[in-house]
Amino acid sequence: MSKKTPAIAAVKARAVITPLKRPVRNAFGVIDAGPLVLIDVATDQGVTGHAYIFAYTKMTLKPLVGLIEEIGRELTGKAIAPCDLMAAMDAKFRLLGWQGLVGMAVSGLDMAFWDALGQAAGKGVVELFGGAARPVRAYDSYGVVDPVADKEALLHSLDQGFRGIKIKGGDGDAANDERVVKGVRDLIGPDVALMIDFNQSLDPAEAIRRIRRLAPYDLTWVEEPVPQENLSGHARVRAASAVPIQAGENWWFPRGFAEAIAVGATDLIMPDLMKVGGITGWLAVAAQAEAANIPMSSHLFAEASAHMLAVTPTADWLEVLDFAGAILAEPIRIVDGMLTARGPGLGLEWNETAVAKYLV
Ligand code: SMN
Ligand code: MG
Repeated sequence: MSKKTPAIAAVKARAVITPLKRPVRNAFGVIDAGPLVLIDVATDQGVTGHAYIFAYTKMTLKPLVGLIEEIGRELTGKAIAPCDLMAAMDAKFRLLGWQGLVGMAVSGLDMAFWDALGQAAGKGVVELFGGAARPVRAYDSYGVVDPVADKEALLHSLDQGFRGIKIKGGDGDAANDERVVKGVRDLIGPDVALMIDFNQSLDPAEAIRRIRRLAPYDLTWVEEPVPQENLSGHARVRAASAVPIQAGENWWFPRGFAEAIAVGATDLIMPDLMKVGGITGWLAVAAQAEAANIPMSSHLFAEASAHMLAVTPTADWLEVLDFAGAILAEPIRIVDGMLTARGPGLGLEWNETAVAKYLV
């Protein structure tokens, strides 16, 4: 006889603002702290599922806490069968749609559900899907950098074993992008992967012009050159670009990826666990990526992504941009530029002293 599936006893959400190792400047502004919502799903079997989501700004913290707890009340008493719960929520929110706070809340809850299942089974989430924890190659993700002022930090990333560096573009003109890319390439040498992220800041014609100028510096990808909704624009840039296009952190749930893939919007995809529908959504997108032969990377959420990339057939790069380290009992540890998933569950345990300190 198998053990009974745990059921949801109570859902609690808390807002924190964490300190960052370094600010993340992008084409639109600067993120200088980590506004996070911590989710705890208490079960009837003693274990509590944990997950966190990233609210982008402190203005969305309170609404997200309310939404998560409200949806949690609706689901209380139900068995933690994440596929069934996702189907139920998909029906509940079909007319409203996934984009925005609702999709973030549901994705966060889904991650916490899978974490609870892993804990209840005494296994890492990666093992629930028939995989095993293994080192996944990671890149160190920066905001806007200056090759001179940020030299120490960039070289420290290489010392940590990172074999890939991502920087931001689009905060200045094309000449500035080239100066920075050339400077960073000179600093890190020819063998370290270099990616640039425009965070949706260009129009297709300007993106094509800038990518042409940057192509000689051997970029591994150009990320979100144009607004995320502009799928045909992505496809147009891609067709004209010698550098692979990367996108996906702002595409919502598996249906969003199906549309993007159908129009050939991108060479590479990088779903964000908080916008793709959590672990359940990730699995559906990983299957699409495998079928379409598209390398798949992660966006933020390194702890959970390390589990999922290990069972993603076309796994490519894991992003390291650590918003949660300050409130985790065991922050991620990069070894030789790789991250290995930790269990049980997703391996997320709060450092309650730190949580109390950063609580909003
Ligand atoms: C990004 C998005 C949100 C927060 C920080 C950074 C960025 C990335 O687009 O790809 O890391
Ligand atoms: Mg990005």
